[in-house]
Amino acid sequence: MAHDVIVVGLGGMGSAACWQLARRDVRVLGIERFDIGHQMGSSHGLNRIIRLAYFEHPAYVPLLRRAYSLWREAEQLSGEQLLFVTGSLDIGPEGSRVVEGSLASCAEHGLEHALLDAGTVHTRFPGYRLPPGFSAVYQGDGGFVASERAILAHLQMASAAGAELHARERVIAIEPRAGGVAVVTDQARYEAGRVIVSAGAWIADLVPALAGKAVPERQVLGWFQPKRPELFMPDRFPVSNLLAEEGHLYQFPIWGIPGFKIGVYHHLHESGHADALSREPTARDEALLRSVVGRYFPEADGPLLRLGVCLFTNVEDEHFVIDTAPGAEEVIVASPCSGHGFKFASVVGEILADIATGKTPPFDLSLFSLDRL
Ligand code: PYC
Repeated sequence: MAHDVIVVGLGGMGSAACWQLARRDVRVLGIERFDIGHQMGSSHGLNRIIRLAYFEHPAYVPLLRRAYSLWREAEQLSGEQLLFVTGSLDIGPEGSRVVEGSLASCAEHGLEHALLDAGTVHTRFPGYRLPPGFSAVYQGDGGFVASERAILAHLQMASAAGAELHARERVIAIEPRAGGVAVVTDQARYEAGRVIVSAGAWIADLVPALAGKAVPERQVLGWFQPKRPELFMPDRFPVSNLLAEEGHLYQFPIWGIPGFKIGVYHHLHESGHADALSREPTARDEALLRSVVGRYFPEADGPLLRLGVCLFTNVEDEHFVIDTAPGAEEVIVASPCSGHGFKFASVVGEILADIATGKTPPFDLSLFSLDRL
C-alpha cells in the first residue's frame, strides 16, 4: 500500500486532516474533485466566524478552545495570519435560544462576557441598530478565520511534510475490505489502511449511512459598501449572528474587500443535490439581503459589491457528524456541519488524524455520532 490514509475532500476539515497526518509522518494522499481552493463548496467567501460562547451547545466549547490554539499554531508555522479577533455578539429577542444558549455556554465554561440591551449595543458598536426588546451576548474572543487562506496554508504545510495531493479527481466509490479500504476515482484505484471522508456537500454520495440525512442547502452571501465604512472596521464591528424575524443573519466587519458582509442561515430553504443547486446569485437573493441590511445595519446600506453562493450540509439536529461508518472502522466520516463547522476545521483535522492513527481523541464526541441520526 502506497498510502496509510486517503483524505477525500480538501476543504476546511480535509485540508487540516492532511496536515495533521503528514506532520505525524503518516503517508497521506488527499483527493479533491475540484481545484484546490475552489468556489463550489462551503469554505469560500474569504472568511468564517469563530466564537467561543457557543449557543448551539456548551459541549462545543472545549473543541473551540483547542481550535483557537491550533489556528494560532498554524499561523506560526505557515507565516500567514488566519485568525482575527473582533469580539462576537450573539443577538436575538430576549430569552431566545441564541441569547440563552450563548449565556449557558458562558456559564458552564466560565467565559467572560457581557449581556447588552439593544441601546447599549448601538452605543458601543454604532453599526448595529437592533429593535427594542433584543439583547446580545458580547464575548471578546470571537472573530473570524480567513477560510480560503487557511485551507491553502494547511495544504502547503501538508505538502511540505510529505502529503501527496491530487485535484480535479473525483472519487466514485469507497470499498472497505479486510484490513483496509479501496478508493476508486475517475482516474485510478488506490488502496490504503483508512479513508477520511470529508467531502462536505457530496458526502452522502460516498457514505450510504448519510443518504437522505446530510442534505446540501444553498446559501447566499453579500458584501455592501457602507455609507459610513468607519463603523464597520474590525476594531468597531464585532462579528455576530442575529436571530431576526426574517431569518438567522450573520455578519462580518470589512475585511479583504471594502464591504460589510452578511448572510442568512437557511436563506430561502433551497435544498437538493450539491450538483443541482445553482451557484448563481439572483435579484431575489440580493433583495432579501438588502432588506435586512437596511433594517439592522442602515449605515451599511450602500452599493452592492459582491454576491456569492456557498453550500451548507445539514443534518436534522444541526450537530456535526464525526464517527466511523457503521460496520467499517476504516472509513472515518466528518464534515456535514450544518453550516457552522469551518471554525472547528483545525481541531476536527486533529481529531480525524487521531482516529485514523488509532489514538483516542481527548474529547467527548458522543454528540456527533452517526447512529443518533
Ligand atoms: O457559525 O457563526 C457561524 C455561522 C455563520 C454562518 C454560518 N455559520
